[in-house]
Amino acid sequence: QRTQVVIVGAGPAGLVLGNMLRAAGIDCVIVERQARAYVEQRGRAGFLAPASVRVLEEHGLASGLLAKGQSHGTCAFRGEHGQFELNYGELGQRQVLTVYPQQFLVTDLIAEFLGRGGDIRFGTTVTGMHGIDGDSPSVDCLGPDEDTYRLTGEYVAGCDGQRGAALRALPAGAATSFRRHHGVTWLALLAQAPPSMEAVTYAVHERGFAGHMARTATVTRFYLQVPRGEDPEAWTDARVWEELRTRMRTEEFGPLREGPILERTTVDLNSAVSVPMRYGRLFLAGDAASLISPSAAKGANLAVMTARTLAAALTDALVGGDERGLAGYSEACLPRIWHAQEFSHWMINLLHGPVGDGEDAVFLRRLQHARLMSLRDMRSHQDHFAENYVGI
Ligand code: FAS
Repeated sequence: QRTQVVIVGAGPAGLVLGNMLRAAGIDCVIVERQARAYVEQRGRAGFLAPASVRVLEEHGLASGLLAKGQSHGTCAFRGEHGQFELNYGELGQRQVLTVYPQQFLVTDLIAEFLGRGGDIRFGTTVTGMHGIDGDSPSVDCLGPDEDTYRLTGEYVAGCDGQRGAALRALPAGAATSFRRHHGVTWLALLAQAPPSMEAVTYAVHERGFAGHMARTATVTRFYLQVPRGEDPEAWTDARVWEELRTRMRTEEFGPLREGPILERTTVDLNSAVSVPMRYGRLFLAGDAASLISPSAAKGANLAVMTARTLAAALTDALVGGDERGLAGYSEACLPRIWHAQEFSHWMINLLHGPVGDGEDAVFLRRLQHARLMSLRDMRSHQDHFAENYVGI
């Protein structure tokens, strides 16, 4: 079977790319190993940067988020210092984030892609790639009925994350993978409970970090820093709420709105950047190109940014015969990826002091406290924070 572009993965990166290629009249097939129902309910990211909203709006992909997305402009930092809030919509470039759960965006993008005559093969796993350094790359597909077939294109876009087929298809030495384990693990929770605060609230505590982020009017995302390798199932609802009350200092700042925990999963805060983001006619976008920790709400936004850049480059090549965009794809994306990685790393160090009372840990927690006080007291630091927090 032939198409012009084979896209592996129906997450934000693959779906934004597919929609933009369809709008340019380019034939493409998205291959997604999960069922449609699964990807449309998978709760992950929740915040879209202004640049992402603008890109989606420019390409007719923002009707859902413009109708249901909520502007968000305040974050709060709790700790032994008490609490301070930053109204980041009044700082830096005076921009705000849009709260729009990723599964809503994915649902919108799938409907739009199919509406544009797109072809998505759900329940189909790409098991291998061939000829990616030639001019007719192909992927092996294993369909939902165990049917196998090969899909050939002029280009392949690997939008299948860090554990997908694209990264596995890269020959040894084809790309350098810059990686970092930040030494922090989060228990990522979705609670059937309305948000307890307007603000995204980051709680710094000697027992570890806790975070509160609205997702919808009835579901809230919480994070708890836990030891690496922790079993999420060991965290009963009762234990989760007791720990959140402690770290969120509810005796001092008021109760949390509690409810059943709908989802509990652990996320090791890791980063990875593939340089270059291509090999031959295989191009990487989204998490496949750059994994970033959720600490600064950048992953889904980088997925939109890289997908948009790749869509423009592929359109220039396939419609205009101009391959300069493809040749410069990595260079166009990497500076913004590294900038986001640096801010995410800074946020990790702001929010997580080492646990324990060794000399080194105590000293580093004092540095962390000084960072927080600098953010509380210095307007220039607040402006810098706001620009990075909403920027891509
Ligand atoms: P995705 O992982 O979304 O999509 C890749 C797709 O490829 C998947 O659907 C997968 O099934 C498919 N696939 C993989 N291998 C395949 C194969 N061999 N064949 C066919 N299909 C294959 N980011 C934020 O910005 N803010 C947040 O608050 C945030 N919170 C997060 C919380 C959690 C628990 C997790 C896990 C992630 C979070 N992220 C957050 C990051 C996340 O949103 C990613 O950055 C985003 O999904 C990246 O989009 P894609 O690159 O499209 O990859």
